Amino acid sequence: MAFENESSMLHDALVSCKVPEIQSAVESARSAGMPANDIINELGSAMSDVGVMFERGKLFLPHVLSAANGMKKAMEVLGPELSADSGAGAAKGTVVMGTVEGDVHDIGKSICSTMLQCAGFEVHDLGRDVPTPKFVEEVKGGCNFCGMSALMTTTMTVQKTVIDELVKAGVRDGVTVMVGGAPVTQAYCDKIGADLYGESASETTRKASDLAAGA
Ligand code: B12
Repeated sequence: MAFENESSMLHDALVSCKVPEIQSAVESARSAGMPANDIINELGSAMSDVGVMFERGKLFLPHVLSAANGMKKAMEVLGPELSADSGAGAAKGTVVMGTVEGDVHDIGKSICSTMLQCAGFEVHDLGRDVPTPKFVEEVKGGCNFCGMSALMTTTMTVQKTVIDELVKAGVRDGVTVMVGGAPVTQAYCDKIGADLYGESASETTRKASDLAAGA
């Protein structure tokens, strides 16, 4: 596998939860020529390992916050490098994106927003803990995709609530509803009547691009 050393260095730096180590691991991977997409995916999977260590009491909230901070700094550097020819042609479509009400996890959501933007979509990122009426209002204003992130079993139910509110507002049929986040699955997506499930940002971007191209 290419960039094996860089990948394990990135992983070790992220789970150390030390921002300077994460930044220097990202710098070395970049100067070794590792593509930005791969660096972000490596950090993303390491972040899930941080979650497991947090769950097992090996890491505590301040560690997780610091790792999250390191990840955000990496995204600031890598965001512009994400490989896509975003300049070419008209926008593929408009996307409203946000983390649902009651949930402050936004790293995964932000990676999706960045990758969709780089792939040529016009992305309106509403942030985290987005009130349900805000999603409805934005869809009423006109968009092709509505993406909702949820990272907790206690908040993933809000994705269904938003869909119900879109139906009540009579705007459900005009928009493609996308769902994702660590606890979300294809089966859950089908169960709540959403249109697209993305296990990762790259899968989300590929599926949305195919839909936008009418594939
Ligand atoms: C980082 C983190 C935090 C950080 C968040 C920082 C930030 N700005 O986001 C902080 C420290 C603030 C935090 C707080 C809390 N957390 Co937390 N957190 C995590 C952790 C470790 C990593 C999440 C992450 O960023 N993963 C990396 C990203 C890249 O992955 P991702 O989000 O899954 O995103 C990818 C895909 O899912 C997909 N995707 C994501 N969103 C979307 C959206 C769409 C539309 C699509 C198509 C695809 C898609 O693409 C992304 C990129 O590839 C997880 C552990 C885990 N395994 O998830 C726990 C975890 C989610 N947290 C948890 C908990 C309980 C909390 C707290 C309640 C703790 C507390 N007592 O205060 C609070 C929540 C408060 C609230 N109201 O939300 C639990 C949830 C348990 C449950 N019920 O399900 C977890 C699972 C940890 C654990 N195992 O206990 N947390």
